[in-house]
Amino acid sequence: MKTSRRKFIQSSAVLASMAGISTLQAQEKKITKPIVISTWNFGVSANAEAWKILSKSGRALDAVEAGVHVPEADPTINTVGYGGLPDRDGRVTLDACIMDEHANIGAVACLEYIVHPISVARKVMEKTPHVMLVGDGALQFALANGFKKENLLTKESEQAWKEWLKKAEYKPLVNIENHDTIGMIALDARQNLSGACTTSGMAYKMHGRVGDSPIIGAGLFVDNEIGAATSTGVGEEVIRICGSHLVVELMRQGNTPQQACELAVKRIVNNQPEKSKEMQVGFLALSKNGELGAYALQKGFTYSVYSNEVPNKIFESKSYY
Ligand code: SD4
Repeated sequence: MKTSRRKFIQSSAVLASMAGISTLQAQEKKITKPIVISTWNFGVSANAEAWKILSKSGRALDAVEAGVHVPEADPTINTVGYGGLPDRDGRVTLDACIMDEHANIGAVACLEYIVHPISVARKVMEKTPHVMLVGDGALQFALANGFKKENLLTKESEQAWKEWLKKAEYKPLVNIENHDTIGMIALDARQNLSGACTTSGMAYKMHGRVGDSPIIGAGLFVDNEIGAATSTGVGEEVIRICGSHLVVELMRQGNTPQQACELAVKRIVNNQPEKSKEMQVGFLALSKNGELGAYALQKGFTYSVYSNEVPNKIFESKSYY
């Protein structure tokens, strides 16, 4: 297990250099609005979609929703939306949440059969007195609001699940093929922040398991006075520290986004020193002034940035280990 993980990390480092992944330079850390940032390499195509809205002075909320639609609909991405790896019973269950500049929030968890859970989350936010719908209730709500019921389990994901069933061991991998949950944060031309987070969750989880991604304060948090944060990795550990809310509150106390992400990761290490060596958690943060931060437990966490100064580039975050 250790050797294959090391090999994987080495090969992803090679791939990263081939893809032109760099470390954020000082001059790139302070970026003018609008800006969109998102987790992992697949953030590049998602950011490009969000940028179409941001560059025309559109609203950050619309940008993040449109942006994360890209990986949600992509069957080759097996960690988000259509094509996501199923739970241990072979069911693809999706988690998503969205938050705008007015602290409006919406979320769905354990939602099946709908390609764009982020848009269902937005409908929960805009059309109901609630902030989160789960399971069958979320599906019924989606269908009643015009979403189509579709099979989300691709042949490839079904094959991978059948392979997994042979041993049926639940062991989350670090940095699944360099894409995982997509968390996206945008700061628009009016200097308003919004965020979206969407995932198929940990592959082969127990049916009904919900991670950090749809939990406001864990997988995503936006405070339009201060900044916003999002997370990826083992959701249980992010929930344990109310991760994204913690990052934003640390920024409120005067820490830079980078310092805030580092402090949050260190809190996970302090909670679980041994466990933290074997798993991945990454945080990505953006301040109201366009300052960025990113930090992860393990090497290999990448994120994508699109602004006027940084036309859609991938960066590798620093890590604790
Ligand atoms: C979860 N945080 O469900 C998500 C999935 C993820 O690396 O990002 N996995 O826990």
